[in-house]
Amino acid sequence: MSLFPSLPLLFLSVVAVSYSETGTCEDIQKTCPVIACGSPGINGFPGKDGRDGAKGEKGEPGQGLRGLQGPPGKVGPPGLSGSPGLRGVSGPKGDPGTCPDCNSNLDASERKALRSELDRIKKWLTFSLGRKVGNKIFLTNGDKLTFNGVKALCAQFQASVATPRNAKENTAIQNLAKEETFLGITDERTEGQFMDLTGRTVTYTNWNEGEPNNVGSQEHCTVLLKDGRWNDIPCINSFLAVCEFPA
Ligand SMILES: [Ca+2]
Ligand SMILES: [Ca+2]
Repeated sequence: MSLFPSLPLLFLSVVAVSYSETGTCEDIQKTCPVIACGSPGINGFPGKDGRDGAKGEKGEPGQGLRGLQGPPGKVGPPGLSGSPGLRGVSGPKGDPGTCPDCNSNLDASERKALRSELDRIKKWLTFSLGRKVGNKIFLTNGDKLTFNGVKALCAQFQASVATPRNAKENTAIQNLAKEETFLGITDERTEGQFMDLTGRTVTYTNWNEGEPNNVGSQEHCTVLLKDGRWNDIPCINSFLAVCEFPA
């Protein structure tokens, strides 16, 4: 048996054993199939830093120590008022009050004497100062005032401005005043519709001829003339104040 046919096989076996350890010799064998691969070289220097990667997701909260609590903040503005509460339960009925000025303690004879004295004073006032007609007494203090002034004056005495409801009352005011005097009759609310101070349209009138004529569209009050007839005049004029009281 000859040794020469076995040499190439031996040579290839050596080459196969050498490159089976590296696994990278195949590329070299393609360019130089007869050169055996050597031992691996020394590692090269590190390459340059690569580019920054994409931003990662937000991490979990840290586990560090919690800081100290700060001082209290400023007091805020007051809030809106709340709605009213429910009405409380009514309390017990109180004791009867006392009234030193009341005459409830007067007996029948004393009340009769008081009434008599009051009637006497009314008669004295009527005789000396005023005129009584039916259940009315007309009085004047001699002041000359605007219509609003007359209304205020009479109201001070729980009276109203003289308002004749018939010819008798009209004459009584005329005889008392003896000059032009305001009556409690106006058309301030509705032009041409004369009413008393309670808002009722008057049924008795005694207008002078050609009156009421609302001169200058400013005549909304009524004055009693010396002859007893009526004229509409401006309310801002001043005339005698006559009030009427219940008799
Ligand atoms: Ca008028
Ligand atoms: Ca007039």
